[in-house]
Amino acid sequence: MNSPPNEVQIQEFRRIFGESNHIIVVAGAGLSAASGIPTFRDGGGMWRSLDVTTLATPEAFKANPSLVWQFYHYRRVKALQAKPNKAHRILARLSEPHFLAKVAPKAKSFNLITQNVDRLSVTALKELAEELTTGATPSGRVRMDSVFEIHGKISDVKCTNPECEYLEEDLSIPLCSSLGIADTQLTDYQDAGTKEINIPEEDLPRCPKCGALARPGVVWAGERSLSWDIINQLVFKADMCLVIGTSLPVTPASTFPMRIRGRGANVGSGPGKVAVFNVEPTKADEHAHFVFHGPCDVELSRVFP
Ligand code: BV8
Ligand code: ZN
Repeated sequence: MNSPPNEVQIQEFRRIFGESNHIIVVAGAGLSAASGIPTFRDGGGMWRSLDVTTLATPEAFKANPSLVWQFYHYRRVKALQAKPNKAHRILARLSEPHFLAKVAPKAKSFNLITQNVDRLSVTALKELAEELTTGATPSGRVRMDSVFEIHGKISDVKCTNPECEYLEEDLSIPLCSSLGIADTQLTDYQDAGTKEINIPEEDLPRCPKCGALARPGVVWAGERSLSWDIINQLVFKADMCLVIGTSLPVTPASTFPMRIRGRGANVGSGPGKVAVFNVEPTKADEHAHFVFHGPCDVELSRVFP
């Protein structure tokens, strides 16, 4: 078990964070682990004894839409039943001007860039906004535009027909009866890899607009991350980067910490600062000024009590 960070490291982090002007967070599956959502790579990143990273691709969907839809049905159920955890709530607080001004008096912006598709960071913001409108604490408006879900949302359904623009949120569980039936035929997801259930394409989710095969509204490898141009500007400006619960396996997210670390060279001020909050070492650790190894809900509560 990692030794808890010493008080000196925590005080130094708070001092540096307090000096920051433009703060971004790069978050991954570890941020939602405490909400009961499996990460990609813990436990070997397996689902039905299949490597999940081979399922989140356009090629996998083309080759076997039945299997990929069953994978996303499993994750949709998990995500739509999950609640934000303490780490989501701490990050949501940082998007509220009064709280941000307390911990970072010079901060001009705070933005959360998440690779997660579970919507929990947005849900935490909405719950905070609700609490602040009804609560007595003085507050500024929660910045609902401060979260960027760069890999899309698992609750979205998208049409595969390039002529059709259908992309809508659909919270139904299951999305169609065939996915519900497949669920019941599998006793346990982990060992169900041996029991391939093939759902005919016509029984998979269809686009309500044009009838073509629908797909999960997420961004797969080889597809363009969302809000790419805005994200680029945020990363260019940032002088503080919190890396939370991610093994940084894919670009462009994996480049953000090193770009911010190196920013001093191109904007004439000191290099940006990087702080990692992760249960195990990551490739950002070597570029980080602060590394807090432990569950992010615990570590974030230590630095932002
Ligand atoms: C892009 C879909 C540019 C959503 C995912 C060759 C061909 C094609 C493309 C490429 C190529 N080579 C490189 C690329 C680029 C590609 C890429 O990087 N590929 C990789 C695989 C090599 N990237 C892209 O294609 C991206 N787009 O570059 O666009 C472009 C421009 C113009 C035109 C076209 C393109 C898009 C990438 C999207 C990938 N989509 N999934 C979904 O189903 O979720 S990837 C998927 O894996 C997730 O989205 C997520 O990003 C990633 C998982 O990573 P993590 O979140 O970090 O999860 P992981 O389990 O790995 O780690 C969790 C960590 O948390 C661990 O370290 C663990 O220790 C820690 N942890 C656990 N519990 C806790 C904890 N920490 C703290 N507290 C805890 N409690
Ligand atoms: Zn359509």
